[in-house]
Amino acid sequence: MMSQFLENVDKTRIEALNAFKEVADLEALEKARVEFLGLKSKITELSRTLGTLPKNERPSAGQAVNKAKTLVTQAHHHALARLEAAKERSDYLDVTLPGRPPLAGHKHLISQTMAEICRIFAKLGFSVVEGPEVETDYYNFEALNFPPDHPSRDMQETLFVSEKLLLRTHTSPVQIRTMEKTKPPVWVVAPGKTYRRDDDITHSPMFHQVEGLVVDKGITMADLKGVLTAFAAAFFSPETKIRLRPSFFPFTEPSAEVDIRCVLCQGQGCRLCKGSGWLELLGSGMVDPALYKFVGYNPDEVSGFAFGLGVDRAAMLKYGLSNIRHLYEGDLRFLRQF
Ligand code: 2NL
Repeated sequence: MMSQFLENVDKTRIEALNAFKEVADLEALEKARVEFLGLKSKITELSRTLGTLPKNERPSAGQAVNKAKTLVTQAHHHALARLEAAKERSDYLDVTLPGRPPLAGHKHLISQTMAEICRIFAKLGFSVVEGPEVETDYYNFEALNFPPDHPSRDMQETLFVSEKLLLRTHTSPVQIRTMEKTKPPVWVVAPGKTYRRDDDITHSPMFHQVEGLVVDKGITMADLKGVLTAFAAAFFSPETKIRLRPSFFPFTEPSAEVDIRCVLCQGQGCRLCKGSGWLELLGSGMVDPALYKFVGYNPDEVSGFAFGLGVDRAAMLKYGLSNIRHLYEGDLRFLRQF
């Protein structure tokens, strides 16, 4: 009787310990707990049958059952600890690993170039002014002396937002707005985005301009040439020469294209300057006195000069870029270089 009982206790204990040793997850562990420690488990069953044993055998039989229960309960605890430790290891955070530094961005080449241009003109005494990118025909064309049938007013080049509103084709409207609001002397540069229906390797439908305007007493073309010579020297290199060529703009008279000595061959003649030794940099001229009536200035008291500089073009020349697309494709392999 007794030996049969103790054998059962041993068998049950060994079976239970093996089961807890092998459980692979918490779900299996709970199943094993119910099976080997639950109310309907063999150990509980054995405890219940203690009473059927002869009285003198009960104490040692009871001890054996209790000992088995303790061991199996311990096995359950060990298994639980083992599974929880394994789970923790699987989502373990190693705080000693080197950190992953966030990518540090920087200003886009166009923003850098625009800021650099404004900084140079600021040193020459200019203020920086800004204005809307969506403009009226009046500020973009009419107040700048464009005849109603001028080709650049055509839909071919101007992007219209509605019948009355358009995307500014230059930043000149900002300067008209500035003159409307302030009396001479005016020394301003107007940087910003500009828009034209144009798209090839040197033109993008959205581009950037810095326009400059000086209206003051006794301003002559010598001031224009002096300011732009100083600008070219500061922006490119101190020895950069400029030259003026006659040109035409509806808002300046006389007008001049400003070229710089070729940045690649220093005037020897190369592929970039197409053998001429010069590169076209910007347009300029003396403010046409006809403009002053739009803003209430007296052309007998003041005179001025103005210029328009393509920032994209200036950046392409300064950094030797072959394709304007590089500036707008957002390819970090390109942008990171600057
Ligand atoms: C170019 C030519 C130019 C101006 C812009 C201007 C502005 C006012 C009055 C007179 Cl409010 N002129 N701006 C003058 C000459 C040329 O730009 O080819 N730009 C890229």
